[in-house]
Amino acid sequence: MNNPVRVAITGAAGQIGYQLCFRIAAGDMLGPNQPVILQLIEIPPAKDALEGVAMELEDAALPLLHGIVTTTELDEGFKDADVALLVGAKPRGKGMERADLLAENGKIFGPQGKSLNAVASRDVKVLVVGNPANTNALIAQANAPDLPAENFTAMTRLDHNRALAQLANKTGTHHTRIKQMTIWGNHSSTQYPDLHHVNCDGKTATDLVDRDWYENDFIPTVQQRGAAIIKARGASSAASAASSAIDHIRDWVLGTDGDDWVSMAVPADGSYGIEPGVIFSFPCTCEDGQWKIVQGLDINEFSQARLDATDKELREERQAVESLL
Ligand code: NAX
Repeated sequence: MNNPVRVAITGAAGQIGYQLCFRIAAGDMLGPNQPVILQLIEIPPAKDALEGVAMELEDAALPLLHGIVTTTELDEGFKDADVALLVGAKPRGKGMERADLLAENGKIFGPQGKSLNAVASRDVKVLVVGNPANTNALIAQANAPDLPAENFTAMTRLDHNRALAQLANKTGTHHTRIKQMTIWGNHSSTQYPDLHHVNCDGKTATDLVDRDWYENDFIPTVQQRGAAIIKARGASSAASAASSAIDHIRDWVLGTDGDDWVSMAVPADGSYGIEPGVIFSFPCTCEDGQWKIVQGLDINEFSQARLDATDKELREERQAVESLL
């Protein structure tokens, strides 16, 4: 058996955190031979709820679970963390402007970046789930100058998986037979789900669906799926969000499959004309614990306009939090 891996989760008593704890401790994220220690972080009002989660984890007697830390102190929670899932965030309150939301979350993700910088493993893999995820990841990364910038990512895997599901339903193909899906940009309604490079059971996806469905049904459905879930369920996506976070880290640590790629929001490096300074979702492959942006994909005029729009939104978000970077 390997040595236990330390997985820190903020917002661990919330809906996504509750799902994450059990799936990770069951081996779904790091494999059936990898013991884990869960380091669960909450804010003081949720401390009792967090103790309840820890009690349930104990009661499940999961073989891979080798320890549980519950805390409201960042340095205790992030100590030696190999993986950090930053899920807890401030929800948008009534009448709150986007800039206020960004600023409120900056107060959370700045200190979390500083704490990771001080006490986490130097190889810590950070995934920000809490919204606005891309810009929260940027704030955390900017506050952790001693950690490599590429350790900081944000989640667009749920959007990626939602896009697979929509195309699978439309074409009658099982989603495991669909490869090379891409979500570009921000985890927001400006994200761009791109079908141009998708291989659907050996065929080019854009040959299988008509343009009208792609532009006027597929793209808005994927962009607004989160709102549709809230309307139907009366609560935001939780199990699917946790599942996608697990997919993101599993592929980052264990590698992507063959010639397939995944969508990850990572620090922009100039690829596809996206200048450094934002955390942008790109098609990525992973090997030996490192992600790499897939290069050389053709971007047509239609795609370019959408990349520009989501990039513009991320630059505006960046401007709103400039003082926190
Ligand atoms: P919940 O409100 O159920 O849980 C959030 C938990 O975080 C609460 O227990 C709260 O006490 C805790 N928390 C708040 N501030 C904290 C802090 N500073 N430190 C530690 N813990 C803190 O929300 P949940 O449904 O679990 O969603 C969590 C976040 O994920 C939200 O920001 C949500 O918008 C975001 N999502 C992001 C998605 C993505 O694809 N990137 C999809 C799902 C989800 O909507």
